[in-house]
Amino acid sequence: MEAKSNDYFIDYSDQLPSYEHFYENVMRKNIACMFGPQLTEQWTCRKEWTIDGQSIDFDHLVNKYATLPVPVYDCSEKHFNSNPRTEMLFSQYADYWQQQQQQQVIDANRILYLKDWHLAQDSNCGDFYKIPTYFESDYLNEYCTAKSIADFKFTYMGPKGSTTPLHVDVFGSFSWSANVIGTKRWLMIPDHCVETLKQLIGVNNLPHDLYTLPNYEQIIAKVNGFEIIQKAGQVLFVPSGYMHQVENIEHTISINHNWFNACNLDRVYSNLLNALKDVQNEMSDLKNTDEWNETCDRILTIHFGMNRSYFMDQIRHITTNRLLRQSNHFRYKHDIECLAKIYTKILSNHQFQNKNHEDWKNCESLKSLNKLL
Ligand SMILES: O=C(O)CCC(=O)C(=O)O
Ligand SMILES: [Fe+2]
Repeated sequence: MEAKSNDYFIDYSDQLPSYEHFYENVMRKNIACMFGPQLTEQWTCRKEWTIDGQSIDFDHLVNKYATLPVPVYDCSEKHFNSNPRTEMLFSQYADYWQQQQQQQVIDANRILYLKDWHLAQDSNCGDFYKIPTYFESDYLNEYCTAKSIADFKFTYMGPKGSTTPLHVDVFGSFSWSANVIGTKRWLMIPDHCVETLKQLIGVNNLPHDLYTLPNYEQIIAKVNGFEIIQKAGQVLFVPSGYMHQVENIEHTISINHNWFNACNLDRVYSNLLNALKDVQNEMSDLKNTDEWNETCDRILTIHFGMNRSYFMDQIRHITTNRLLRQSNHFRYKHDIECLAKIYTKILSNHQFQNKNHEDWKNCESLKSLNKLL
């Protein structure tokens, strides 16, 4: 079932596309694509974290990162739609992993996966890789970095057999994933087929692993599911709203970012509004209280990961950046139009009519967007 190019996936392993081609034919169309290892060839982590690209250089990694605390998930146990999470020192995780490697057979009752590690941020040093130009227009991480809040730039390390359960990425963001070493098997369900999948198996019955369903072949075919094998050095672009599950079929280290830009900002905006409606329905008892808006935004942050103020502040930040400094760069050429459209939508949406938002509306950069439309 492994995909070569299909309606939802383009394989650029042999030849890199131009930025414009990627923008128009992949990001705007919201389909997946794979880039070849030439994109990561110069990354220092591909050299320094491995021994000739063949095995993981644990000595080097432990030397550098031993005392950093890392988030670790036990893939052999379920915790709602994820796995239980603990924290340990990187040196402890490296010990576990090396032991597993020496045994040759991985203990299936305890498969530990180091995930969502903000390594660049935690170590104050992100020079072990370079973000490919294709992914440089990134409102989310540009904002997080400027505000010194947790970013969405992660390092993943997992033994053969470690898995990420079926999910859709946070906010409806894009993600990209680059293998430093090892191989991943992805199963992807296109965004517009996710509703059908939920109807077929029941919204509350989505398994961690679609392959555990007795009739998985028919189901996957019905929802246009496809597999992608991602090898060392390759970089996968994951579109907005696609459901996916991932298995490391070898010992694997990867760099993964979540982000959004002019192509999917609208999606993030409507996901925010849908999540807000859910919260408002849940909290309807408090509707006539003074704290209504603040309470809903607080709960929205817990459920969705951001709220109205956070979103509006991001729009203000990116708009100011683009207008003051960067609007001429080719990567940003679609941004002003996109930001202007979102600004107009927010202004006319009653969900954003809050007196706390007056200063936002009066921000000079945002107001000048109107003139550019
Ligand atoms: O590599 C993994 O285990 C999961 C990655 C993922 O879900 C993503 O990059 O969106
Ligand atoms: Fe994901």
